[in-house]
Amino acid sequence: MENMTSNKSVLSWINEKIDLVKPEKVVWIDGTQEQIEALRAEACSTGEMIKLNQELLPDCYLHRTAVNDVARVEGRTFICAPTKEEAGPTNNWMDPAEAYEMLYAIAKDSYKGRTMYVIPYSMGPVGSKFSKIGIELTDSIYVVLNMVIMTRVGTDVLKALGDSEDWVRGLHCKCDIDEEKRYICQFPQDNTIISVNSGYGGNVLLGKKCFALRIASYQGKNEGWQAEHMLILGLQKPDGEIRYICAAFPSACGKTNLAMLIPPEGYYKNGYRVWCVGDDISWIRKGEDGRLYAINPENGFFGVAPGTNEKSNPNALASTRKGTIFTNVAHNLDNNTVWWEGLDKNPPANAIEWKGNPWNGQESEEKGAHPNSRFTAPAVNCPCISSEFENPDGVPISAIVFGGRRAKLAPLVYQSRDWNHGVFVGSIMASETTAAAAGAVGVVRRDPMAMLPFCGYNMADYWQHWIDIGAGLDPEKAPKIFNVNWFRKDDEGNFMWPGFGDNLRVLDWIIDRCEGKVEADETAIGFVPKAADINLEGIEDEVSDAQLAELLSVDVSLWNDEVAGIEEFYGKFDRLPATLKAELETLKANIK
Ligand code: GTP
Ligand code: SPV
Ligand code: MN
Repeated sequence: MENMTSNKSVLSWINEKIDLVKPEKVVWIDGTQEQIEALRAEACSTGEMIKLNQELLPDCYLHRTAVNDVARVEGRTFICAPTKEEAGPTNNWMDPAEAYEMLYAIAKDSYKGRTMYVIPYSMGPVGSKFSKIGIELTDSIYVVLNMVIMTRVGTDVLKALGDSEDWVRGLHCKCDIDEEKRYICQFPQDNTIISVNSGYGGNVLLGKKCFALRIASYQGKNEGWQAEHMLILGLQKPDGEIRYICAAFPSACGKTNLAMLIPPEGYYKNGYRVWCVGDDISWIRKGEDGRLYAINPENGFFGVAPGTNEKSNPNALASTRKGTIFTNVAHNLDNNTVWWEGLDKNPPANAIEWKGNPWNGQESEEKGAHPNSRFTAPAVNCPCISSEFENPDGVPISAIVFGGRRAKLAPLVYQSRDWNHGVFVGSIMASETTAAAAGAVGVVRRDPMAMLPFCGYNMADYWQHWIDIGAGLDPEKAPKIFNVNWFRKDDEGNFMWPGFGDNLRVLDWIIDRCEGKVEADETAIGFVPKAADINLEGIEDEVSDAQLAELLSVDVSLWNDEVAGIEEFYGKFDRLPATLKAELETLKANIK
């Protein structure tokens, strides 16, 4: 097949990799429908993908990964910077020269008898000043078809790249899916990613976490912008105006759900709407008017399937009804469709579960879908996709929201006193772990800005970068910073807040605060709503006044314990910004 570009840096890098992995042939992905169809057919012929019921789910497919390869592997993810200090205390580090040597030994000859697919892709609308280009080499059709949904792929991208050397190199080799030899390595100084021995989403769709967060966060530090694990939504109020919010929650903590929420009935009738710009990643930079603007660098949603249903997230469900790839969900053999826990109360009796075994959902105790099973759906499918989704200039951000899963401690919502206090609030985030990464679930861990697994350099320098960004903004124009917690539990372990669509009630308060329309109570940790300002109309049965008071309360003795945890965490950083140290001292004084 002919090369699709004459870019020397691209061709020489690809030739080097061809010599290393020795593919039988090389196929350039041009992004045409014809080519996509042919790849789908080929993947179905080998069993790599299953074509689903084309009447109910047109252009939808099912894929099952290896059973030992179902989530990101944080323990095997490395930042290969020249010194360990540059990677910082929260990242695994490997010396770049050693890493290349080890990875090349694993990758050597691994494409023998296989095809190398060359995927030119753009993160962000092709040609936008926010956007960046990458090329991923892979031996997996599943990866190609996912990248085609998740990014902008094809000839246009190479045209936009021209002769530039500014692009991210990505090599993915499935090898034997050997857990012991699985490595996800980022080389920020070289704009390079190498991923071996996995076929699961976040490990192998290199445009996503590897590039758009780990490499891009490092680029952003050097170039004066930010790459964040944040959704972007537009909140339309009855006046018709739309205010934009970015929110960072750890993996499987509600970004997709919040980004696509449908307002409660009363709000909806009054004209409230939420428009989704993005559900996972934001690239943020200052605009000419001095405000911060964000784009979503992705082109699709790689969303958590379990729990997605007609009530919790109808927009996400609708997004998966065509052109979607389902990974590790149950296969309903009666009608050749898919099912997962929490889709409905009617699991199929005649099915294949995510591991590939026969499954009777009505009798089996086993799960049909893996807790981290996912859908890869085109963003254009989403009924509430924002009209600004393709805007190359991004959308202006009014509020930044942090949040996580905290059964106790964090109130439903609070506002930071100013930008630097907001950076502190982000830096002390903690959340219970989820199935999105391999390892224990439900353990509280520090996850600053939801970036713990995704920051491509020293987290202390990343915090300083946040502080520097704020220092360059007029405080009047800077987004206001908040923290939310949809996951507070009562003593019986029940969620105290209904969440999902009802989270709009909190977003509404957040926007009112941004616009100075509502007073708040100043507490030790920041500004908390007056109970009367959280509208409970329609959910009075679910949330009593006493419960709301509890949700908004700040328990000083719990915060005392928390401070000890924060100090321990901060103690890991030699380069902790003085500003954050001072913020911690303020918190300590406030809770005394
Ligand atoms: P990644 O794609 O992994 O980055 O995750 P995400 O942040 O987009 O998570 P997602 O929206 O898919 O949420 C995953 C889980 O959180 C599901 O189990 C949801 O049911 C649950 N969830 C989302 N929003 C809420 C909420 O408001 N309240 C409660 N209790 N659960 C929620
Ligand atoms: C996450 O884990 O935060 C995800 C899914 O969004 S993955 O692409 O696997 O990282
Ligand atoms: Mn994510």
